Amino acid sequence: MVQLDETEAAFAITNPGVGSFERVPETPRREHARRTTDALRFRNRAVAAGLWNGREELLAGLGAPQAWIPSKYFYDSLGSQLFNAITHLPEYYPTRTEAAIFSRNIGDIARVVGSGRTMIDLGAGNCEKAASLFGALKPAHYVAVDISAEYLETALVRLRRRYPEISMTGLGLDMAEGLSLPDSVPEAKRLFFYPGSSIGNFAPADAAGFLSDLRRQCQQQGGLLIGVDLVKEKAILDAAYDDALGLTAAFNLNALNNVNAVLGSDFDVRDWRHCGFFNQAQSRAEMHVETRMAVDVRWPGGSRLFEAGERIHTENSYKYSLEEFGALLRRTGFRNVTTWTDQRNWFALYYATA
Ligand code: AVI
Repeated sequence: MVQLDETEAAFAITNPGVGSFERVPETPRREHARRTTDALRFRNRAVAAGLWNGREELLAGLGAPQAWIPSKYFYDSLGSQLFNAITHLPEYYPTRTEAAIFSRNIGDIARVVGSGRTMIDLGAGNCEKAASLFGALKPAHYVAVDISAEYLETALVRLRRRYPEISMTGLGLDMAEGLSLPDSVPEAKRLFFYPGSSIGNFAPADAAGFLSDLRRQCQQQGGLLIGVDLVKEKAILDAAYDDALGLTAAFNLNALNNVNAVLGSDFDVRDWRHCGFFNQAQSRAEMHVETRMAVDVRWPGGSRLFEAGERIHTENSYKYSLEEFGALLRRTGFRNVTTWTDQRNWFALYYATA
């Protein structure tokens, strides 16, 4: 994790209602801010800095024979809003299917999971999924983690007004670099909440590594509530990743703008088109951007000529069978796996204890 620096400290004190972070040296003004905003602590770890640290990775990806861009580049503030819009599309079934599983089974889920926990929301986005469970799960603490710190901050400021009784922490970090939680997050009764099948964006071996890491961070009475998209008919998955309105295309192409901002490159989104489809052999939806013509892309210190029709791979979204994912949870040290699904078996929700 990037250490808190003075810029971030300044963020904390110039945003009353947002709060400060323990390691920031106290000043009278800051101390006042901390005391009056205990309900919400927001650590604005500059994610831009995290992306900057990932510059080497980006250059390696752009220079590879089969070029790729890490999918975290989707999630600048606009990208997060586009993703939120995607979740409302008729073709993008995962979000509403998962929501339906929650609402049909909420009593059972609350009984199995219990209340008074520290709910750690991984990839919180606008925090609405977690917030919709606050009434049933009654968490004592809420820790929202997302790579898009700006977007998260706006969401948390709103949420804090609605739930003043829940202490809240915001962490802007890239979970692909590993999840290291600050000391202020209680160790007991952690409930890791990882909805939306974001686990599918890890390659299976990395997913296993990430789950093992979560398992290690669960102390007494820890557990994981996770949503997973299941394998289904190709046509349904093709449409989910290439919608008629073109929102997924905008989401995908926006990564090029974000790369320009980080790298100083000159990608022009008009030179590229979106490709999204289900690769059955690999059991994953894939997204790529493909050139409409030969394109020479430049950045400080380098360039690459892309041939007409050449692609940059931007995302994989793995789909599991019900049994496969249950087995993965057990293999990574989780126990007592409970599963809820929808009637079509399109999506599954798992709760497992550490
Ligand atoms: C965030 N993640 C689970 C989404 C997915 O389905 O893999 C991202 C996404 N990509 C295209 N549409 C949505």
